[in-house]
Amino acid sequence: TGRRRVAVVFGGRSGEHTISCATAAGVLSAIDRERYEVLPVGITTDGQWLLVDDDPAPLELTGPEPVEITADGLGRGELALRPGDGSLTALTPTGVQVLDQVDVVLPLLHGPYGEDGTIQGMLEMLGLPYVGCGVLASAAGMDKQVTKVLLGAAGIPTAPHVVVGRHEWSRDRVGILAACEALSYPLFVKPARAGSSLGISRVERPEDLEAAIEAARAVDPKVLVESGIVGREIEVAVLGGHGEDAPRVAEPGEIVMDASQGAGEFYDYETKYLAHDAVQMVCPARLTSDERDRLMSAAARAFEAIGGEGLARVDFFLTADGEVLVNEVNTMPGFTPFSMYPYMWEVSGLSYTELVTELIELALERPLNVNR
Ligand code: G1L
Repeated sequence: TGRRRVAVVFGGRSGEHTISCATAAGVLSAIDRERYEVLPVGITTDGQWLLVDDDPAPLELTGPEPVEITADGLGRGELALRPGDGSLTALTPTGVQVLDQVDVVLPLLHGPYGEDGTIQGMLEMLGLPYVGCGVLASAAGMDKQVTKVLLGAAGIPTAPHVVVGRHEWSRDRVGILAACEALSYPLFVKPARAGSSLGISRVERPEDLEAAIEAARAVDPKVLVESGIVGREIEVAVLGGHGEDAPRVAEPGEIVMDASQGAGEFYDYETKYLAHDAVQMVCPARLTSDERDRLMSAAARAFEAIGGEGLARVDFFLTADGEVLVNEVNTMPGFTPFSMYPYMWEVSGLSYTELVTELIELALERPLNVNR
């Protein structure tokens, strides 16, 4: 039945453009070419869709200059997606060329904050199957407050917190600050929707709280103030089933930070992408079999609670007295061949190439929302 055609979509308007390109380089290098024919689609920082060369080299994170897709750089022609039949049209320098239909899209993208789930919605409208979570779970996973509501309703604990609503803050600032005093310091102040750790701060003293909330509000008018949790950071990879199939869960991994190597107070953007020596991924994490069971079961339940499909990485705190709290459900986890999510599957017996195949096959088996 021939090879399936996979459009790998990457770049985009978000602050993670370069990371997305590096991720695409990993996928283009590893994807099983006997099964799949690949169409690499780059999105420029101003939102233009371009057909680019099927070559990972220029997308890799190597030099000090961030990689950026541009029409006169990597671009090989402007693209249009045609609704209905899912075909791609390329406007190349030599004219209009209608490319074949696409069977499935692999969206390696973060929408700008507050807009996640948008590419998934666009693909639903085009009638194109895609890898990963659908509209609702993508949008929910992006919003830390919505995530808490869904997990709370499913009986899955998260850190104690106060929500600072847009309007509430101007109406009852004193009341909100008083409510925060019931939390335990240090506090973590976070924009509800943010891709990176922009706008997040750690607050040690009550007199610094107001400024931290203002800083977070500059990123998203909805803010979360959380009790800092003292505990180990454990991450669990989930690979989604659908229909009757339960999600699969990999061996839990641990993020171990080495402060002497310059790791910050929390796992921030800089630590994650720049100070590689300062963070260690340990998988399997050293856990008792009871802790392992509880973490893996909570990860599967959290995945179901947000309506996950395809994949998600569920991040936990494991406290000294054995309590398991969900910190975040990430529907678009780091996905380079060196990232935690693929690494945990590697340890669990699924190679990076096999993982990409598995995700694409799950997407092809799944009916689109419009059809269910
Ligand atoms: F398509 C998947 F598999 F669902 C998927 C989509 C996006 C996996 C991982 C990611 N991650 C990213 O796109 C990113 C970490 C590069 C964010 Cl910009």
